[in-house]
Amino acid sequence: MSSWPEIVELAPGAFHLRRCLPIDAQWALLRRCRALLDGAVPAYVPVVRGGGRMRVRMLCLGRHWNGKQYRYEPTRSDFDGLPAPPLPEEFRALAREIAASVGMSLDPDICILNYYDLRGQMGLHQDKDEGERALAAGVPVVSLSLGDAARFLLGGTRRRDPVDTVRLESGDAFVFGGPSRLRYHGVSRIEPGTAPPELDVTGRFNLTFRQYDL
Ligand SMILES: O=C(O)CCC(=O)C(=O)O
Repeated sequence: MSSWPEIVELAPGAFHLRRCLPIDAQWALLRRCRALLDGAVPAYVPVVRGGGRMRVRMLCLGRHWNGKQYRYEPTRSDFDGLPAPPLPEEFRALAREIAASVGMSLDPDICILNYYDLRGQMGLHQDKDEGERALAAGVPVVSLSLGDAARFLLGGTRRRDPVDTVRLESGDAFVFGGPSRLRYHGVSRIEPGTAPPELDVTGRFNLTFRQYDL
């Protein structure tokens, strides 16, 4: 990661790290993400409980998030039965380092990799399917963004709480843990044509790193 990200604490435990990844690191990570999304266990568009299709292509590494049952499992029993690919060690190390840079501890065993095309979105939700102990301890989620910028929504811990909009650009990280671990969040839209030209990419890749248990 860059030695000089600009770190803004938006609320206790919620940090926006601007320019966290230099462009060469973004490029290398993007290549890995593309290969994974179109690899032997490819990304897919989840259909969630209630029948709605998500507006992203998703691939879970380490453990699979079952969108019909809202739980993690080793294989994609809600889709094709394939095993979740392993979480690469260098991904884990990067997420750990980002968490540590804001004074938090994370030893991730899950990464949810999402690709948003220009119409991609994600509704307001809480990340609360990880283990009870990790949630209670406020073990953070680390999010990394690549490609086009996104309007990221950050609410409170109740659905009706007011929501702020944060512009997440390529190379930015966002960390939410401690008292912010269960904040509602989502993505209202992708801003077309805003990715760094060096990346030669359309749309947005987002990686969220999570730790299931302590
Ligand atoms: O794409 C993002 O910035 C947020 C992703 C997200 O909320 C999630 O994967 O749970």
